[in-house]
Amino acid sequence: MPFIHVPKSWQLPERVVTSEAAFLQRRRFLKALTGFSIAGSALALAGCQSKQATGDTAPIAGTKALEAISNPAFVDADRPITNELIAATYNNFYEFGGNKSIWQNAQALPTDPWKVEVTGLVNNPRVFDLDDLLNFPLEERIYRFRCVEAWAMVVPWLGFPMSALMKAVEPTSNAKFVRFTSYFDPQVTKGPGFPPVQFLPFPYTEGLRIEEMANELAFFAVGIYGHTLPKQHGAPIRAVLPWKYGFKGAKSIVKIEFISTQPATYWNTISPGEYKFESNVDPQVPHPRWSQAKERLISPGGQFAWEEVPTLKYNGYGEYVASLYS
Ligand SMILES: Nc1nc2c(c(=O)[nH]1)N[C@H]1C(S)=C(S)[C@@H](COP(=O)(O)O)O[C@H]1N2
Ligand SMILES: [Mo]
Repeated sequence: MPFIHVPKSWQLPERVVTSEAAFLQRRRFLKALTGFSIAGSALALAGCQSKQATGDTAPIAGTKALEAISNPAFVDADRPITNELIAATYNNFYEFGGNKSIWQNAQALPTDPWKVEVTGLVNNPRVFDLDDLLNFPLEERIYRFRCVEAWAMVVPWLGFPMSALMKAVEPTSNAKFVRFTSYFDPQVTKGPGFPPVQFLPFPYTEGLRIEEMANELAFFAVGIYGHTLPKQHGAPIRAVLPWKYGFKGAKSIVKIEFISTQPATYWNTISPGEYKFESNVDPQVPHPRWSQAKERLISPGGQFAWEEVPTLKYNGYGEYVASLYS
């Protein structure tokens, strides 16, 4: 059997305070089991973890365990997985502030109930609620993640391919682009403070060509590290496009529209010379204010630290996506 089951025990509370090395060892072990039926053995493994002093898990409080199959194509990102609590406390979410420390502000986001309206050039327009989203067959994919600001992480997402949603709504042949719109309510998402929120092009929008959306890599995440998304990561659903810079992946999506022309997007509207619509990761194309040749891999050893590594074209995912750009 090609898939292994990620057991519920994967997110035992102590998992989040397990040292990264132990966590990775366990992942490798799970990986080594691919091809076997491991219904009981993975559960037993959880008991083998060394228990460590309790850490502060407040940044992921309120999340719920999710079950998913591990997609064998994405079990190894060639780099260590970023420590969960570091990923959960170093975020970009301009609706909640202009720096990386927005995780507490983001707790104001109301995520239940939630509706995602899928509309435009589709045969089956539909409004998905939270249960509908969680009812897609969920898989885990460990992806490299690269922000345009030249920092990088490695994150185990849970979710479903965008192609699964396309199948459900059936875009028509006139649909050439898709636009994602994030949640916005100026009473809640107060923006970075300066400039004042009313001067910024909120709601946050992003977009793709339809062929990019249909690519195997394009993913909707409803979870991370074995549980639902904490709000600061864009709960309850956000886009993940690992060959593009992180800003292409809109968080907390409320609307998905299939359209015939290229949509305006948040960062491209603010600074078109710096944030292109396509924005594939490319070491050869510098940002006007900095080089993209290298990136700072966050917390390779589990503590908050950097390691400089070379940037890879398409973030290393060329085998999947290069043909989209030839
Ligand atoms: N709605 C919305 N989506 C967003 C952003 C944002 O500010 N608002 N920031 C983007 C940027 S620049 C990055 S790098 C990633 C960060 O995702 P993370 O905080 O979950 O790591 O989210 C992207 N999606
Ligand atoms: Mo980013």
